[in-house]
Amino acid sequence: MKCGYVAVLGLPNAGKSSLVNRLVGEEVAIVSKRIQTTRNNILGICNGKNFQIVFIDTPGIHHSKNKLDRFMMKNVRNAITTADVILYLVDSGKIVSDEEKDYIKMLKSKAEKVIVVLTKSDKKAVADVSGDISISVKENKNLDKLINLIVEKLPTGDAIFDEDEYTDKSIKFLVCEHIRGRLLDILDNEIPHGIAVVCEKLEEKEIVKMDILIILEKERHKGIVIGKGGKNLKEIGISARKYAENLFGKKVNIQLLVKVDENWRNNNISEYGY
Ligand SMILES: Nc1nc2c(ncn2[C@@H]2O[C@H](COP(=O)(O)OP(=O)(O)OP(=O)(O)O)[C@@H](O)[C@H]2O)c(=O)[nH]1
Ligand SMILES: [Mg+2]
Repeated sequence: MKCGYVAVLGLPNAGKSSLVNRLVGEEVAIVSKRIQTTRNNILGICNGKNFQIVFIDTPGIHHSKNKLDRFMMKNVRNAITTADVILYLVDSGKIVSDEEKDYIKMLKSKAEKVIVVLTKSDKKAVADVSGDISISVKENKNLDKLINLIVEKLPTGDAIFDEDEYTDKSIKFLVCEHIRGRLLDILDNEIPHGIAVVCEKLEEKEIVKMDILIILEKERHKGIVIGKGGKNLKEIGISARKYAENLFGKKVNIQLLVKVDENWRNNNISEYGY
């Protein structure tokens, strides 16, 4: 059997998480139109007849401005070290900078294990780099071909994970990420990257009880997040409960709390799970 780790790298917004979710067939990572959505490496497992691909979805590569950024880039370096195969994703609808071209060259010169993937082929092509394959998650284009390219490069060995596993992340993590994803959706440009979501208490009996904390950087963000008459928080709570009930397979009660912690991205990242 062909098995191994496949790191999925690229700039923020290149389409990494969308691809991993599609090939895994589950939502293991949140997706948004914003940059720097993914913050941790997330494993997504794709089982086939004669293969097991363990994708490592990574944060988008960017210049670090704070501790959280540095944590994210450390995740990327770890993924590169672990990987048997590296997918480097380039958004075909975007102009490629010289810096990115140099990075791709450097990756390619290092190993045979790199596959350059042009993503979003449904968009007008602008990127002037040659890829090994061009795909569209939106239109389901060339995804089988990509799997074949990956499997060719994987080592032979035993499966790494049980067939019924599809991620390394806990339900707790997935629920918090779901909430962060919903916040990214509804908050638009008002509060970009300053949000963290952590589960402070999880009690699993006949009913699951979760106390979940939403951390913001500014006092004035509180009202925006909570919404008029608590509208946003209520909506997010309902969405999170449904999502969690599906994963736990039982009734879930979620208590959402909002807290301000200025500059947490430089001080307290470990408190919030980073
Ligand atoms: N048109 C088009 N849009 C896509 C496609 N794949 C992903 N997108 C969109 O691209 C945006 C970014 O997708 P993500 O999967 O979150 O990108 P990412 O590389 O994981 O981003 P970060 O986590 O921020 O690094 C989202 O709005 C997706 O819906 C595609 O095949 N076609
Ligand atoms: Mg992502």
